[in-house]
Amino acid sequence: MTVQGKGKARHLLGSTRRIEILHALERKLLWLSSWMIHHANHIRSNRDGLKVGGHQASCASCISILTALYFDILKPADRVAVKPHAGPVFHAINYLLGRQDRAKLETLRQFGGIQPYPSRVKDGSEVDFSTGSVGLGVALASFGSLVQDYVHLHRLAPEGIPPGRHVAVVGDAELDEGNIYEALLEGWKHDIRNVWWVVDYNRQSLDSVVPDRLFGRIEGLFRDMGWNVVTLKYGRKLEAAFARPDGDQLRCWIDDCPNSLYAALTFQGGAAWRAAILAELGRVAGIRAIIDPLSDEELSALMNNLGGHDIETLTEAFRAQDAAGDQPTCFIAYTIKGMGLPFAGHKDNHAGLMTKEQMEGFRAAMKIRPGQEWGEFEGLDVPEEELRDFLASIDFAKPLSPQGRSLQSPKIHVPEHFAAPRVPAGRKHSTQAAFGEILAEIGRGQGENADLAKRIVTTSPDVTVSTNLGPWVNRRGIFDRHKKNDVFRDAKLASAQRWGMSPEGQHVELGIAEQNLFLLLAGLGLADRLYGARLLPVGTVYDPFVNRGLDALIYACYQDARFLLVSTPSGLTLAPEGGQHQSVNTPLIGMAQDRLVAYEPAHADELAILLRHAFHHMQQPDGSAVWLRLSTRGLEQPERNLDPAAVIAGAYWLVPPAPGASFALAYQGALAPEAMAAFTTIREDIPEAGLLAITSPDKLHTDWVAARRKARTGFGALSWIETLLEPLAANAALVTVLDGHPAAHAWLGSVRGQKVVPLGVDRFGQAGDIPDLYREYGLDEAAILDASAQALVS
Ligand SMILES: Cc1ncc(C[n+]2csc(CCOP(=O)(O)OP(=O)(O)O)c2C)c(N)n1
Ligand SMILES: [Mg+2]
Repeated sequence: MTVQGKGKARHLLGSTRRIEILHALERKLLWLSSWMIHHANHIRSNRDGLKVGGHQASCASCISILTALYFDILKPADRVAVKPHAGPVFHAINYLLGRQDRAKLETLRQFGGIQPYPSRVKDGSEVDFSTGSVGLGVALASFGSLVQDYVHLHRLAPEGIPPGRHVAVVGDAELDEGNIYEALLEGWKHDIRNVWWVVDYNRQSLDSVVPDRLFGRIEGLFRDMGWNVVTLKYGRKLEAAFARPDGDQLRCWIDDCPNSLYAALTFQGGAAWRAAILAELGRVAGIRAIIDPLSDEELSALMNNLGGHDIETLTEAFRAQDAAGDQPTCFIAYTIKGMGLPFAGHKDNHAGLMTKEQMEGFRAAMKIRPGQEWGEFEGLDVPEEELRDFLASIDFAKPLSPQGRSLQSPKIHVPEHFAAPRVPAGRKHSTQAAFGEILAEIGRGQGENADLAKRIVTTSPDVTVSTNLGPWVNRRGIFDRHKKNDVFRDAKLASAQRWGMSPEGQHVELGIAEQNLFLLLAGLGLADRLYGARLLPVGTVYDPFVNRGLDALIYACYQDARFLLVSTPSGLTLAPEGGQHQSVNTPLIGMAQDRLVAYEPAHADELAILLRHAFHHMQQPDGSAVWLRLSTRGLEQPERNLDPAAVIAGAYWLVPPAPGASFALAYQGALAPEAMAAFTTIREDIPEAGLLAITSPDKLHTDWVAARRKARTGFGALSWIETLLEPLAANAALVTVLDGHPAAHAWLGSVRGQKVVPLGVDRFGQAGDIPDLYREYGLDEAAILDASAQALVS
């Protein structure tokens, strides 16, 4: 046995005994994960008659992989993304490690209980990366590694927190998701290290058995991206059989066996295996010598002895790779979905649950006494004391920090005030330009900005220059693990961009893959909790392409990652670019997305307030990520003193209405000039009318809904939008306008029962100039006046 000879001798325990203990723990995890799901479906009372569900087969498939990782390989600083459907195994592991309560195990899929898929926010800090939307957790493990490199190379990591390995336990169907390959490519560019993806290769997804030989292709892709690939196809028993006379024919037979036949035979068991093997190899003496002495049960065990179920094969492969260095590695661990359960291998087993009768049989086989189902050591043939000692001795049992796995990092000072750029009278300025200028000013790192400048990290999917991050990047440099000069600069070729790369750089340049942007923002935005170093991430993207990365954006928010998203340019205002680039739905996304507060300033002074607010808000315990939707349309900049609180609260009266006014006009973003011009005309007829500047329908709506909720419990205070609309007459009319979908404002009529005519864009845009497009889509001054007349008469 070579286990202890390889690498460091981590435990004094003899290796044979160690394997026996790991086997016992595998057994326990198989039982506990199956039982948790069974309990949720059959034991706990179920009021609505809906199937509670759970994935016993998916759990069973990766029991040995997770046993080997957590109980033999992982160190405290390692970070893991566990495939979503193995959540119950993950919680059972924590239970054995004393990090999860027994009572909590009984709450799987229950209100307030353990989530079906591991969730950082809802399940607690033992979860490193939430998983659920397949493919994203896997990729985040890679981006996490990049963020960890960033933190360590910038010397921001706290004392005593070493860099860890990033491990993803991956369902094989996750590799059908395109984001996986986007992440592989980006990871290669950034030379990520120390990442393992361990594929639970059960050749089954949700619907069916996956096509044969798929992995031949996928393996090549990994190697092309500089990854090492370790295939764990067969376990020790099968390897021993192959080593016997004619054993190579058995290997060939299995290698050639189609995935679906292999799965079906697994389900059918020993007799079926015997018939199938002997039908082809029955005349081969060596094969008969291997097969004939085995009982059906023994033959089934032999044929199921795949690498991903063989703890010795797994631990040896992991240890060998551990010792070999930090090259990213994909382990392809062959497994059987439902291994050890009655529906092992059945193609329909993904959401299959053991029946009560099957569970009774399984209980007997696991030697679990009724009433002792949750016992940590029940039914195992290793003494409890020994198991406890073992669990206390493993590397992963040591706490990562006194606070556990979720680290802390102090807040970074944000100056009270960011100055808006000075714009000479008569000159126009856009919010996008102002954004670039304010950030560049912070990038000087002067005075009060010193700390802030060090912690900001920017990133963009190939739109760094066109979203105005260029001046910041020129000051702070591009991040790369290796120093690379800017060839154009060295050759003295004129360019406004200085693109030297170094480990000190503070901009991470990405290729055009928006999911990667949001996954990186997720990693950067969790750096305080994962790596103990608070970063203030800023990601820029064209507004319409938020949609391309949307699932990853939602995923980042679901984990409570804190970042600033700047999406620019946006809307029809991007006139010559045409309909694919003119975003319509993004204001609605901003409203609907939890843990992300969305703003759209019109003028540079509002932007300065909101940018400052963003860096503050993303650091607050009850804060969130922030989204600024900006524009390249230059507007005249008003001279005024704004109340920051009102801008942050989502709206303010640019021209307050007189009490009892019958009309108000509201605008958002780059349509300010059209609204202002129309308003001047309206005031001639309705002098008491008001003009409302909306900076965030999201914030207004959230606060309004929260206030209504509170009011129902009797503790209501008026929300900001109720306060703002209060001076208007009860039957007043409002016309609202934004360069986005009008539904973002349509709800305003419900606040006080007033009438709203919402203007906005509800069709694909098209190329044109602003006058043509605003006329076509009903956003110009004339359209606003028409809508106002309609609102006032009807
Ligand atoms: C993005 C996304 N699409 C669809 C699903 C629904 N879904 C859940 S699991 C699954 C298949 C999982 O197969 P695999 O990754 O091989 O997991 P295992 O076989 O280990 O259960 C699908 C399609 C999902 N969770 N996420
Ligand atoms: Mg699978």
